[in-house]
Amino acid sequence: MVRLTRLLTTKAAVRALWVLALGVIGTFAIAVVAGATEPRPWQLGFQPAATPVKERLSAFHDELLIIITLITVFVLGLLVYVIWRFNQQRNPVPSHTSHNTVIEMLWTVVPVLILIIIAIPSFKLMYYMDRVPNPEMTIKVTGHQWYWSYEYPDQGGLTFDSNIIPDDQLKPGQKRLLDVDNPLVVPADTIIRLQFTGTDVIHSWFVPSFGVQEYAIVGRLNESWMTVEHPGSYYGQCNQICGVNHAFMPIKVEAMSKEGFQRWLVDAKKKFARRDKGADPVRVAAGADPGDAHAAPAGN
Ligand SMILES: [Cu+2]
Repeated sequence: MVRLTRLLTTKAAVRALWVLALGVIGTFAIAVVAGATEPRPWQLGFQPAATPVKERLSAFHDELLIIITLITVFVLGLLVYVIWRFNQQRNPVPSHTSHNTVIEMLWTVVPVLILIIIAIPSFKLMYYMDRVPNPEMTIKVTGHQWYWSYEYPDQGGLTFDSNIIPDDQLKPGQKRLLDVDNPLVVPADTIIRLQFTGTDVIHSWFVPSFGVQEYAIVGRLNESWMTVEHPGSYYGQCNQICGVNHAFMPIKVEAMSKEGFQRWLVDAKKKFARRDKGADPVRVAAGADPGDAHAAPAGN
C-alpha cells in the first residue's frame, strides 16, 4: 500500500513536470510565432527584429549566449570534478602546490583570447549602428517632460507632439501605456537618419524592435538611424528616468509603405499646419513681439 502511494506520488510528480515543461515550451513558441513588436505577457527573449541593426544585435546576442553557456558548463564541470575528486575522503593528504606557471599562463591568456574574439564583432556592430549609411530622410526627435515631439525637416518642417492616451480614453484595441495620439509615421524600407535632443531633462528614445536607444539631451544633437523593413506598428518607451511621468511618455512608430507615407504627409501637413508655421497664439496674446515667437525657447 505504501509502495503504491509512493508510486502514485512519483507518477503525479512526473506528470506535473511534463505539464510545466510543455507550458514553458508553449509560451516560448507563442512568443516566437506571435511576431510581437511590443512587450507581451510571459515573453521570452527579444522582440522580433524590425531593422537590420536589431537583426545583427539579436544574432550577436545569440553568439554570446553560446560562448557564455560553454564557459559556464566548463566552470561547473571543473567545480563538480574538484568536489568529487579532492574531497577529504578521496584525497586525505592535500597537495601543497601554490604555483603552476603553465596553468597560470593559460587562465590568463585564454580569457584574453575569448574577450578579443567577442570584442571584434562587438566593435564592428557598434560602428555599424553609429554610422548612418546614405540617409534618404531625417527625423528629429525631441524629448520633453513628458512627451515626445517629432519633426520632419525634409518634409517642410512638419512638426507635431506625441502624447500618451490616458487609460480612461483608450479605445478597444489600443494598448495601455503604449498607444499615443500622434504616432511617429515613417516610410518602410527607407534609410532614416534620426536626430535626438531634449528641452528639459535627459530622456532616452528606445524602441526595442529597432535596436535604437538614444539619449535626448538638452543642447546636444545625438544621431542614430533605422530602416524599418516592413510596415506595421512598433512600440517603445522613454528609457531614462526623467521625472514623475517617466512611465507615461511611450513611443509608437507607424511604418507605412512609401506611397502610404506620401498620402499621410498630405493629411498631416493640413492637420499640424498651425504648428508648422511656428505660430504661438498664447505668446502673441501675452504681448511679446510676434517676430520673437520663433526665437523664443520652447516652453516646458
Ligand atoms: Cu523621458
